[in-house]
Amino acid sequence: PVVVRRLDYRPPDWLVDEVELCFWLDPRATRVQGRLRLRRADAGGTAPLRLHGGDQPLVRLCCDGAELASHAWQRDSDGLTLFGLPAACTLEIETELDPQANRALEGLYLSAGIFCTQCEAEGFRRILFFPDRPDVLARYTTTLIADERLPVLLANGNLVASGPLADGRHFARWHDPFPKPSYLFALVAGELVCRERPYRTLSGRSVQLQIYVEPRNAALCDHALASLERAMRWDEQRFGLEYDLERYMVVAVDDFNMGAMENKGLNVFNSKYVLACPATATDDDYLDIEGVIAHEYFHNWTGNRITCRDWFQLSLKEGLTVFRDQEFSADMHSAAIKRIEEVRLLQTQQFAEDAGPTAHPVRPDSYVEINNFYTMTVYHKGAELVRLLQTLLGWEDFVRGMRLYVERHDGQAVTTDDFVAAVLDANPQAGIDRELFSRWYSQAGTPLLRLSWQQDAAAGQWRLHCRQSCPPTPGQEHKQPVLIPLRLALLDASGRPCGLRLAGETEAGAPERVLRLTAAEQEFTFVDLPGEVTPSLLRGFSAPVRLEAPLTREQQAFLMAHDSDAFNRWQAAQALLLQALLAGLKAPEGGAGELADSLLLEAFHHSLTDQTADPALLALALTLPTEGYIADQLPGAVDPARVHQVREKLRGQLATRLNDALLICYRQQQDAGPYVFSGPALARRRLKNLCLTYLARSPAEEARDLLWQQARHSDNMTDTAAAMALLAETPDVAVDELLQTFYQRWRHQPLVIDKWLAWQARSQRPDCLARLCRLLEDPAFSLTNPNRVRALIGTFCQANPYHFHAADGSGYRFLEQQLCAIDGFNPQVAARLVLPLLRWPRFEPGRRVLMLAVLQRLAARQPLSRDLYEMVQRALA
Ligand code: B3K
Ligand code: ZN
Repeated sequence: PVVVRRLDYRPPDWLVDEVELCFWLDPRATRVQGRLRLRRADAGGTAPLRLHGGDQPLVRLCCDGAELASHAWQRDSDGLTLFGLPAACTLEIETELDPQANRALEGLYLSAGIFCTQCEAEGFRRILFFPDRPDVLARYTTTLIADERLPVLLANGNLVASGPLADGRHFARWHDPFPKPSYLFALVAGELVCRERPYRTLSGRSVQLQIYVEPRNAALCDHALASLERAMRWDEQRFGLEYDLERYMVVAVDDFNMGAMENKGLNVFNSKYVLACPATATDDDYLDIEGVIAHEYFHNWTGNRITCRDWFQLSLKEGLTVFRDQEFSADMHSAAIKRIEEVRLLQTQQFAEDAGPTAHPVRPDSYVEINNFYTMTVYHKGAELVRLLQTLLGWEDFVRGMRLYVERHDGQAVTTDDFVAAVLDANPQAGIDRELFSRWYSQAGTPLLRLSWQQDAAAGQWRLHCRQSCPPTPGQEHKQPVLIPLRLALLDASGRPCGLRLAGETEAGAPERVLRLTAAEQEFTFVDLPGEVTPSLLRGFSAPVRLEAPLTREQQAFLMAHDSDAFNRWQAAQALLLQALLAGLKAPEGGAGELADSLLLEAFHHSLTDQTADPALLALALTLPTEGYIADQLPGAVDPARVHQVREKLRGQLATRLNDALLICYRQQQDAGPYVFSGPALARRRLKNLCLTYLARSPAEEARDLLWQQARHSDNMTDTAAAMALLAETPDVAVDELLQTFYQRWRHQPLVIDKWLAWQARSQRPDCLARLCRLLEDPAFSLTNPNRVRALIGTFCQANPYHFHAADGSGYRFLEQQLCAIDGFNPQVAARLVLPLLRWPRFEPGRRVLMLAVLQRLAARQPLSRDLYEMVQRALA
């Protein structure tokens, strides 16, 4: 397989101005005709024309109306090369596709009878021979022809013509006036219903918002539609960005490799991120739908109007758009909660990626298969880097930077450097060193920030010592310092932030400051302090670093109770829990005695009985770190069974010792009325269901009753799912019956069945894997549907470390078998599923050997997709 390198980038030799496409849709034989108006980028150039292509047949190839002679072109495994073309010409290309056979879900395929496309990153070439690279921008006109079994025909842009044809078929023609890269092309055809509402933009243009779904799902679109409207309004208000076409269409399909796709004017969505009603979707589903709808909408500017020069720049659109959707969600709900959830995702998943064999910079330097680079690093660390700019500049100045970026680059394909340059050029006053900042994009790995301090309370002084470093990552031995904004406050004995004045400054200081760390070591001395202080560091997680600071357990408990920064209250609570767990893991017998000391119990008790705190925040604070995260914090080799045992032990101890407070808190948060999706109601459900995760381990009868009561009688999926997941953790015949009843009720609703599959995949019961193997044969399961695969196999391998890492290797072999089956038809899904195996170096020798053996067998397989090959090679390198 070929390695593509960032530094090999060359601008295109040929440009495409206009593309006319015509599709005669048929499940087994769809004819595609393309007419490309081409010209040389440099009129004097001589380079041949390179068109990428898949393995579809080439039916016809004409230049300016005449068939091309056989010596004028050459076909190879990745496409066509054409020689001796005039400097400007029209090329006609015809091909034929078999959408029904396409189970890779890339290019043109069928999902439950609906024709749809997925072209990012390199799927367009599977539809038509084309310069399939993001820096070739063209205007598209698309005609779809089909019979009456496909009444709805959609493509990008505005509808320009439609009607019946003489042969009984019908057609629709769409024109997209905005030049775009081929990865944003889309078409959809099928029997769909449309839920719509009009929208008026800030400047007064009217837009039709439309959601297309299968008729049986017609009643499940309200939340998605309302979310879309809110996202559009928000982008106008925050960034002055308006929508630009006559309509905005979203189509929901059941078979989709990822969450959704931002095709210009015609988003295609995984139905998971569109369909919702209280009986089938949880609060988290509702939030995810809102977030993904917003994300794809925001791409219209950050991604579509301004796109990527090449795929190494992926974070230009993804990091920025994730940042935008995060800010949107923060404004719609609680900013503190949103921030904590983002950071939790970053700390558990992106940090793990950065520490493993697939670590790569936000702007990677090379790839074999670009689809492998849609990663936590590119998306979520990328979003953190945009956030760093906002933190350094303040949000108004950051918005000014965004405006310059849009003004400067609208209609272009650019780089992450261009983005940083625009934001900084708009803010020369900020004095930010561009080179220094850009290292964040080019260096992989999570920086480690070690802070220490000396306090001279009598003199009112506090001296902070900062050291930053970054561990080596594959291909990058040595790292240089980066620009770290360190947001901090110093709290007095009552928890109030003191005025912060640095030695040498004359003005009275603000209660919170952002220090700029620019070198490997730095010191700051704060003066005029009223006495003893407790530092609140890296507030709001002001930079994506690992923080090491010598805070005592008493100080953590103080911060948990008093810090005015909600994020740091959460972080302190998590630190206390983690310390208890790590102490248990260090003790020879897994900590034979109590893991929860009085300090932890009191802090928990205080939180559970605190009537003034936000229940959602408490729920997050009191959630035990995941087994995966705990394992990542261990200095040596990991024994997943012990991690599981110690975590369960702490959970049980907290449940027993706090039983009464948990019960009271549970009852207080219980809703009297029916389900509503609102901030306060959601927060109450979260705390109530957090209490339930402990109560499920309580020996008290009453706790058990509550759990069953909720599983059987709740009126909404949030509460049902919370209780069912807990019941399914352990073996019990009554639970089996309940699961069976649930299945009978919901087996025709695939999104609900995914939850049912996931509970069983997460279970601790000894026969978990045997049951999963039987579920693979269940009619409700299908190996070709990515949602089902992720619910069953993905959940088992990622969220059930106890069984996945079974000491006999049965979990690994299970994954191996599924990978071998799936890689044959859907490499993208296979390359995602393999991730947990790639972390083999972290484990104790027994598991390590077993994991390695699986990887080696996979590496030797023939055929092996490029996607899976690259992942396995990186793990074995
Ligand atoms: N841009 C798409 C992801 C495409 C993934 C291709 N393997 C969705 C998104 O990030 O909005
Ligand atoms: Zn995106």
